[in-house]
Amino acid sequence: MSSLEVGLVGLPNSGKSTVFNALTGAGAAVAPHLFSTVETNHGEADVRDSRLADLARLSASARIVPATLRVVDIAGLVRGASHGEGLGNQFLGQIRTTDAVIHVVRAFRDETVAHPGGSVDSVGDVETVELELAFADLAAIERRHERVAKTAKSGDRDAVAEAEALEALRGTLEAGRPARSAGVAIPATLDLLTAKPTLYLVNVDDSGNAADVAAVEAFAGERGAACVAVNAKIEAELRELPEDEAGAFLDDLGIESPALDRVTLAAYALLDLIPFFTTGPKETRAWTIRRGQNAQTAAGRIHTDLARGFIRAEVIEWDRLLEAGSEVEAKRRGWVRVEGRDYTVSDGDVLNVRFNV
Ligand SMILES: Nc1nc2c(ncn2[C@@H]2O[C@H](COP(=O)(O)OP(=O)(O)OP(=O)(O)O)[C@@H](O)[C@H]2O)c(=O)[nH]1
Ligand SMILES: [Mg+2]
Repeated sequence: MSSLEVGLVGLPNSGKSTVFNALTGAGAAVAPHLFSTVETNHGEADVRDSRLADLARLSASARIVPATLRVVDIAGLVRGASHGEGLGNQFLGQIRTTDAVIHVVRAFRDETVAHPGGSVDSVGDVETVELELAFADLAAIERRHERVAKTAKSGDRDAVAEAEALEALRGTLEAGRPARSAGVAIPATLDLLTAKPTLYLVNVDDSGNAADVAAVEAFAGERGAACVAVNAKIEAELRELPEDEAGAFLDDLGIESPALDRVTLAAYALLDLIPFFTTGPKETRAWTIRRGQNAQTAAGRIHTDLARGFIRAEVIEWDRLLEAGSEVEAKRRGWVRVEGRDYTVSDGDVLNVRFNV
């Protein structure tokens, strides 16, 4: 599994590129006029995890290697995008292959930043964008259906099943619900946008915009989706500061960690991903697996040789290791377990894989 990729969608001026910059530090153009993004931005975000620094201190590691998240920032979508309004629809192809979608919703009020609908209407704005995503999906389903229908007529069983699935998906989308709620297996080649796990990111100003946040939270809740509130502008500014100044800035604001940490963590939860760690003098590093995967699969994330020659894994929870103060002491206390290939790895496990070359 290569690093996870998320795509940003939302109205123009909702703050997608600001979120992109805050996540990646890539410095994409941000402007108060509609459609400032005309070329897709690609970047990489570190999945910040404070546990890494703790483990690195314990092991006196020379470096820390966090897990990463790839981020794709596209043009904004407006009402009618699917019929060629604005720019956004041409860009949707760029996020068809992403693992998840972050839907950026504007709550911040700022007279100097134009809103394509005239004024901020958080839930209405979400619905506008999702309608365009649904139209794009319907078009993809239509194209696929035309192809499959021919084969289905000849009685091919797989084609008949797929045609039925496509019809169910069409019905779901036409009823205004996302494809992920259709309850049918989605043909793998289809990459439907509304089938992707979605995180709603409400972009708030200093007031916190509590009413908008509550409304989008309720909307997301009905769809079994997650929602986080972030002041993207502050997060992007924070990203520009050297680390010591960033700390002071956070203290001033009375916040413990940047809100964007919650975005990457929420993306992990959305995709059922968990981190595990390795630590030593050379490096302390986070690796990513799907929840429920075993020690041998985890070993394979580090190196294929480790999965192939897997003998056993020595495992300890990160906080137990810190409590012991060293690996030697943890072993002396009997806190380091020896696990076989089928052991289900947990979030925060520190692994030491023993293997045959
Ligand atoms: N006041 C305020 N302004 C913000 C906030 N987030 C973004 N902006 C401003 O809103 C404008 C648009 O932000 P962008 O990040 O370029 O928006 P976008 O969604 O990428 O827009 P397009 O590329 O046109 O689709 C910029 O002037 C930002 O500085 C915020 O939280 N508060
Ligand atoms: Mg942009």
